[in-house]
Amino acid sequence: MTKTNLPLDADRLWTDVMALADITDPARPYTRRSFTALFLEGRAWLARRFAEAGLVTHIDAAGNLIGRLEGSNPALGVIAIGSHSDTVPAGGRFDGIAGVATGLEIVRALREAGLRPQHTIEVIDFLAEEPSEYGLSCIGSRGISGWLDAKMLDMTGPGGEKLRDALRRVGGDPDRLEQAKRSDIRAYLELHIEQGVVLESQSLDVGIVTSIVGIRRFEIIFQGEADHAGATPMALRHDALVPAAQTVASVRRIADLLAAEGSGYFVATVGILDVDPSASNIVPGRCRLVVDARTTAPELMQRFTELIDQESAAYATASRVSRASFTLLSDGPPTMCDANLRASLRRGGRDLGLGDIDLPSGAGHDAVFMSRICPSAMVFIPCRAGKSHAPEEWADREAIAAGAAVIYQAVRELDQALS
Ligand code: HGY
Ligand code: MN
Ligand code: MN
Repeated sequence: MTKTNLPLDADRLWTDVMALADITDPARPYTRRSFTALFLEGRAWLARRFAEAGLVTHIDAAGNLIGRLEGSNPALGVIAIGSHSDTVPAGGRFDGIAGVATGLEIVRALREAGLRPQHTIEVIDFLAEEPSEYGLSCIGSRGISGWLDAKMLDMTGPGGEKLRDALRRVGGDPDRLEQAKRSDIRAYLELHIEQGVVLESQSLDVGIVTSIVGIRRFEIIFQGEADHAGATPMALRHDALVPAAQTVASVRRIADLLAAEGSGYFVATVGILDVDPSASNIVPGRCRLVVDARTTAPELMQRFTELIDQESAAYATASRVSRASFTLLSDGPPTMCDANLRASLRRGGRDLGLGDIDLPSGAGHDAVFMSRICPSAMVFIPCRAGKSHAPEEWADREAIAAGAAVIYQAVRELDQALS
């Protein structure tokens, strides 16, 4: 089968992706941050498209938008297809969106083919997959898998709003999270852009994801003293930015060393560095940074964390600054994707005449948490130059349709195989 006669409507799928992508902050494309008015506008659009496709739609207690097509034998449980509709700031049009639109198109294609699966099919837009302003990512998939706890709900965001209140604001119910936890989902499948260059560089159609890195995020706050930049002699300063900057350099140096060891994939990034009061003529009084570290080898993560803990404390002392806090924001182990689902996806791709390769994921995904309640697997599709989390992010219409068709084939096979 070539990419032109796939079992679904490539143009309709593409139109959905572009329409949702266009619901963005026009001043900073493409931005639709979780919990914002734009996010809710995107959600409302999705809910309408879900309903038009014949899906019974609701928001669960964890804030996930779920469209449900009842199966002919509902007792068999649910096959879920999903991803996320929120973006990073100034992100792309495909990260997450392509996966949610894929689930929607698969349901439409099944119905137009006159096929009524035995299993119930659910299309899920997970709440806040990207790290939110509350400091937590994968909020909806944590909730559906029972990993969203009271401490997380007390994390605060802009203006001091607690995550529990923000969850309520988008239709969730923090007091009934038990109702969000699912045990009836038999398989979870997700299409996602690769956010890397392997597929494009090898001219392959799909990647069958083998594993997803473990991600640890932690926050470090240095507390010094704001002072006059001109009248304060160097020896009397308590400049909070100096130990922070030295810590950023340590993150890079240690991550390079660990990655070069070859005992596992390792990357680390400081993507947030807040300086307070942040004026050219004030010695920084306070500095906050967030470290995002990822690996396939947990022992590397432990070594990295211990070294950054030691070095950041030493830098603070040397600058006569206190390291006010060293806080773990989130932590998750590496995740293996389900072998049976991977085999089904691979068969689907080959039946369609598509080229595939096994591929690990350096990005985090909702599939990490879904894998804690059901067999889960992912299909990657090529994206131009591997670029993602940037407005240049791009995936071709045919690539999205081909990836979606692989999941369509797997859903049909699993519907028969999972008794
Ligand atoms: O950060 C990630 O890996 C994903 O894009 N949330
Ligand atoms: Mn992302
Ligand atoms: Mn994503």
